[in-house]
Amino acid sequence: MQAQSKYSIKYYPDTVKEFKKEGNHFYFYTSETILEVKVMTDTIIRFRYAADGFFQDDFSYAVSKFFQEKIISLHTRELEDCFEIETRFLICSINKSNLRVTLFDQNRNLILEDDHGFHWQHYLQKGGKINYCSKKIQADEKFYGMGDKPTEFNIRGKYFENYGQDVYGFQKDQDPLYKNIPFYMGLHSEGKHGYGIFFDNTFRTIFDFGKEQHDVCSFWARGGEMNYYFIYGPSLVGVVENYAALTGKHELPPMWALGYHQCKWSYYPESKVREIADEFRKRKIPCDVIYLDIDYMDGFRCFTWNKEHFPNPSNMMKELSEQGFKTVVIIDPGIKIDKDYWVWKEAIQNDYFCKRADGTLMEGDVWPGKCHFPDFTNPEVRKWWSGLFKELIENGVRGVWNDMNEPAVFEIGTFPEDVRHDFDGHPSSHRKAHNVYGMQMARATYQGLKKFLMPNRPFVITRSGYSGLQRYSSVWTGDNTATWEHLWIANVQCQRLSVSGVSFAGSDVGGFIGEPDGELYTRWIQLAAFHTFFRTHSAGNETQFNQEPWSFGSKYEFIIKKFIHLRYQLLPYLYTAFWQHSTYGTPIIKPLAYMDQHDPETHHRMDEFGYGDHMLVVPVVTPNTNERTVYLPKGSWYHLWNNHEYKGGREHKVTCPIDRIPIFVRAGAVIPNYPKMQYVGEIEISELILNVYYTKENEVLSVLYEDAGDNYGYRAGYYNNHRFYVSGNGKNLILSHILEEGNFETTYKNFKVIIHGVPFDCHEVVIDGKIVKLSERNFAVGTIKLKVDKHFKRLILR
Ligand code: MIG
Repeated sequence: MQAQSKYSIKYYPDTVKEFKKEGNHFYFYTSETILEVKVMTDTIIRFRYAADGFFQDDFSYAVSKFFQEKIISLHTRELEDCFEIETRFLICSINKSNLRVTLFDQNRNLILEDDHGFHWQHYLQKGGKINYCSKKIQADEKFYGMGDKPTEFNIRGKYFENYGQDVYGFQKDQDPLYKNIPFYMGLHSEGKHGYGIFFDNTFRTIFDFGKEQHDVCSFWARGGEMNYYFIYGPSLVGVVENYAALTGKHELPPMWALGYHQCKWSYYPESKVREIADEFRKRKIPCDVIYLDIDYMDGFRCFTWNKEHFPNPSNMMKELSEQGFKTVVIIDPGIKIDKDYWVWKEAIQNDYFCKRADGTLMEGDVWPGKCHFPDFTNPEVRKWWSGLFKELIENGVRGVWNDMNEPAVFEIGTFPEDVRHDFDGHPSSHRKAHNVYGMQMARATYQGLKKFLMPNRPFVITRSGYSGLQRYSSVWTGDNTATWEHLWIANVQCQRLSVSGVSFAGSDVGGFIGEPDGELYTRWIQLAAFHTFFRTHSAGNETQFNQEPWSFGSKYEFIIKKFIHLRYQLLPYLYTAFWQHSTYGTPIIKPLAYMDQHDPETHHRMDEFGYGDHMLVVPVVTPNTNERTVYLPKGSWYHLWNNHEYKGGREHKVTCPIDRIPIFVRAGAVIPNYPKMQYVGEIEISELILNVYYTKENEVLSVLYEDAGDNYGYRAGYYNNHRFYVSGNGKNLILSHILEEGNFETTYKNFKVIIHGVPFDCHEVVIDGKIVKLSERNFAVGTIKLKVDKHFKRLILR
């Protein structure tokens, strides 16, 4: 059967007939296939293939409009068997006889080599092509990244697909989940070479990290083009930062969004919401945000209020805000089909809903019953959607939570593939738009919030998304379960999301489905206190079950409160890490391999993770655990709870009774702390605490960023950027302070410097040349406390 064989054949490019260079674009023509190589920066190269000679429109939802091409040097040469393109850091060779690509560093060390490289196949069932790319795997290579995959951190040997779905009660290793992030990293040669591949294709994408053939990694898509970016590091953090340069970063959130959030499906009526708020304040458990899930709406109609349960929302939100609470509400994409409902009417009149291939409206059941769904890939629809938030925000809403945007439809799962989308002027089927639908909803929400909340900063959460979603939103990991295994999953998912460009991420603390016991809930709080998005959420509506910090008895409440306090005390440190992310794209939490990739011991670890520049967190994800092993990266570390010093580069046994998880601070670090507070902005900071950890090394650098914590004053220069350097020689300690830029007027006048781990007997400090004798009151359990003017430049302890 001739036809059938044609469809099962894989086609490979043949010899290069012609080569053309246009600026930083290079074209390689074979008899049918064209390869376009575009050098974007000295470390990012884009590869794009037209299987039969025709490129599609070049359009991407992922690539940030702020991305800047920047090439320092670029050379090409033609050799006997290949072409070579050379940038400042890379040599890219294209084989003349088969179009295969090989990448080397400047010293001709191999980084990445095509196996078959690009090839393609007819897509028998649906038409079009399946475009493949296959690469060789190096002997010791590990793979990381890929968004929210709930599996071991190193994904070598595994296989994944991206086609997000609503996965209520998902399981370990289930795939796909909600998010679609076709970006992975490889690390090989004992950690010398870290690189990334971002496959910018929104169709269902598939990745095989050596499952089918142990030494071949391949990725393909059921439609669209082979269009990928090779992103060099060689450091893994550098790869993430370069990926963030390409696809964008989270904007600095309002600081309150880094506080603790309390959520449930659902807190209603109003009296219940107030009761929860009062309870937090009465028990003095810090909390900044309270959530309204779908029951605040009138019959689940988006942008309406159930007036029976919430007779006066603006008054309620005003009074909550007087107590220091921000209100965040949920929103769904499904718009109830209802002739008397203004949102539906507007959308119908303007033709904003998605249609099937035959021109009828896409109809599906979700919470409100029969619904139509806005086409968020249409810029006009996004603009309209943005505008719908005006009233919610005028009433006092401060953040919006985007749910069900995979999109989820009851019974059928998601939209049928024939549904049509505008795709920003490149009309497409749902096969192409599915993976970006949620991200475009989050984008429209973000743009509305940005506009109406001005001068305040927007806060958006989304369940689904595609690469680049971080420009608009934070994420949560969806409908998890109250089990120990899910606590393990939350740990690995947040690390994976962080290195996949999504630093602002968290899980439903305690588990969404089911009921945690006090121990599990407490361990979850202890982990999530170090996740950027820190929210308890549960599906308590079906039971009378409560999941608040006080729901498990006073013994647990006490510990939970301690960890929420710790979260708030560390806010200036977390906020600084966030600023580093939004400026450089640096991941806020870092898997161990991203802390020291040259130490092979870190390559497969996921139990511990780095938090900001100088802390290491070791969650406890098993029951009845009083002791566990941790691996500390090289260097010297202090145990946060007792200041014991530990040597890194090896494992240690540490205790972890229920009231603590092991947390370590790097020797030489300066960790800023706030005093205790109930919510962001509750108190005027009269003194900033600087925890300084002794080091025998030279000049350990710590950064502190501060601004108003909301609004955009920082863009007009109202921020401070401090650098601290700590060094010691065994007999003294030197702390230098440089205020690099500083137009922000802080409320505090001085630092409270607390020096930990001083190994020598000291008698005096010299602050900017002035000698101060130490008195008894400076000494407290092995630490030294000093009040120091905030403008100090140099402090010597001896
Ligand atoms: O079909 O709005 O993941 O966080 O509480 C369930 C109700 C719909 C799913 C979300 C969950 C939310 C719930 N939603």
